[in-house]
Amino acid sequence: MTIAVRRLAPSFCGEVCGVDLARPDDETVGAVKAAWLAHKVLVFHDQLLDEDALVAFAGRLGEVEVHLRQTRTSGRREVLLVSNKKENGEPVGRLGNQELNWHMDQIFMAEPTAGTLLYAVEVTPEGGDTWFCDLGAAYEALPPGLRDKIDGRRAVHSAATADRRVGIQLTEAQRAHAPEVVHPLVRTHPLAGEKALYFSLNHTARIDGMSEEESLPILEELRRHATQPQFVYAHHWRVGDLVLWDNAATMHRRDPFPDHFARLMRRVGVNFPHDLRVPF
Ligand SMILES: O=C(O)CCC(=O)C(=O)O
Ligand SMILES: [Fe+2]
Repeated sequence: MTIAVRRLAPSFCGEVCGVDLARPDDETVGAVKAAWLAHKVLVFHDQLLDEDALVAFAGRLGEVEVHLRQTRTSGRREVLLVSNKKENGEPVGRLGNQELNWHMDQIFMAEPTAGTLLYAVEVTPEGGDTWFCDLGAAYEALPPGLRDKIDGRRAVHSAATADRRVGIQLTEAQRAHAPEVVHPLVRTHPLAGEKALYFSLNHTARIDGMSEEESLPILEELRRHATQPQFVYAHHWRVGDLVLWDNAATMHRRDPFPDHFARLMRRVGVNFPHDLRVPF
């Protein structure tokens, strides 16, 4: 089976039409997986996915994870709510309405999440767009001087670094599960074989063997290079959109939005089979 995919950005991102993710047969799942690998980010519209259906679909793509920051006491534990909504004065989800800087999900784990699914339940008329950049195309187009600075290097990441940089608090127990980890700064994709930059502005503490002061200008130079318009797609959400992205080959960020609009997304993370998890 093939599925129709329309390219949304020069090097990556595909919009898929005519697929019902609540009831996909094996052939459709196979075609979606192949398209995901080829396009790195897939956008589906008009999906009707309750939490069970979202987790069930995610489970067809990989091993479903429970997020380190999960705080829910009801609903599916695999589903992280990303929202600015409050109930009885308490946030129903995470990440509020603020801008989120360019980052990669879970890079601070020893075995980082391979893919993220984000499903739009309530969206805002203004702001809240989610931007993606293609770190494979960006690596390919690196100016030689910058490539020389990073080839063969590794980088150190931690959740505590993100806390410090963006003011998100982890509990001590969560922190204990996420110590500093070291991954290659250029990652070879475990399935596609393509090399890509592998860092996250929020979580990358430093380049291994350098101080934070020496590292940050290089990371910022990489970020500036990788987020040039030719490597970027910005998604403006509609209710029922599901976006699926590859954390081994892309970074993302989010625009802020006015807090008087309610935004609610359901997020699920999936991982590769065990032998393909560790970045190399
Ligand atoms: O709210 C968004 O659009 C993106 C959220 C995000 O980056 C995340 O959940 O990892
Ligand atoms: Fe994210």
